[in-house]
Amino acid sequence: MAGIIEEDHISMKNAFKTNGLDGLKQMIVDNRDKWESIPVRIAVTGNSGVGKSSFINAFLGLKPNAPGAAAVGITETTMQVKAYPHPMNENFVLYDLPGVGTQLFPRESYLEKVDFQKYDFFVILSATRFTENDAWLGHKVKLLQKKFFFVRTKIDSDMENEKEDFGEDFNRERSLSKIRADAQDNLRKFQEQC
Ligand SMILES: Nc1nc2c(ncn2[C@@H]2O[C@H](COP(=O)(O)OP(=O)(O)OP(=O)(O)O)[C@@H](O)[C@H]2O)c(=O)[nH]1
Ligand SMILES: [Mg+2]
Repeated sequence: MAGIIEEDHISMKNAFKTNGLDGLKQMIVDNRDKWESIPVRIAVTGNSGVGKSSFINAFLGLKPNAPGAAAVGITETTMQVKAYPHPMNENFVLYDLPGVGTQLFPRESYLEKVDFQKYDFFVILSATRFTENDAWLGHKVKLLQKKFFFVRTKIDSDMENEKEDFGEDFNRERSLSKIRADAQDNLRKFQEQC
């Protein structure tokens, strides 16, 4: 059966043999929901100020000044790792990390300070420009043989800047495509270097 591992295939057969169609149905439902009971630790990382804490608040549906929201600010804000379990499933935990490459969190000690290897998955946030730190973080995730999503933030201010810079010639779709193409290009180069 395509998409079903041998082990599941055997369990499904056994469930059917023992409890008929109801048994099989129950097994499928249990399997469908089992991901919910597996803890997933997701690190939100990137340069300082790119919007990591804001991203977590947005993800959890919290306003920045709401109780329990991650602190956000216009200066270096997050100074220690903090866990944010999702209200609908406490096994799904987002970790707000300090920004990499500041005086307090230089690259040399970053991985150790944030316990980088303990996460299952990473979200690398980046604003305005693809930086050396973005590539460095991606590389470190790859070394752990884990995966990351790359998220470009502050698109709203980019669009405002473009409007101001180009006035009548401003074209939102064109500007967005440019940002997308730049991110893809940088990620491709990064893949080639790894
Ligand atoms: N315009 C705009 N501002 C944003 C966005 N995301 C975050 N900000 C602002 O950027 C500033 C920094 O946001 P934070 O969420 O504190 O950034 P951070 O990456 O957690 O920063 P550190 O904890 O210092 O590493 C705040 O003033 C936010 O309001 C965005 O998508 N658009
Ligand atoms: Mg922060």
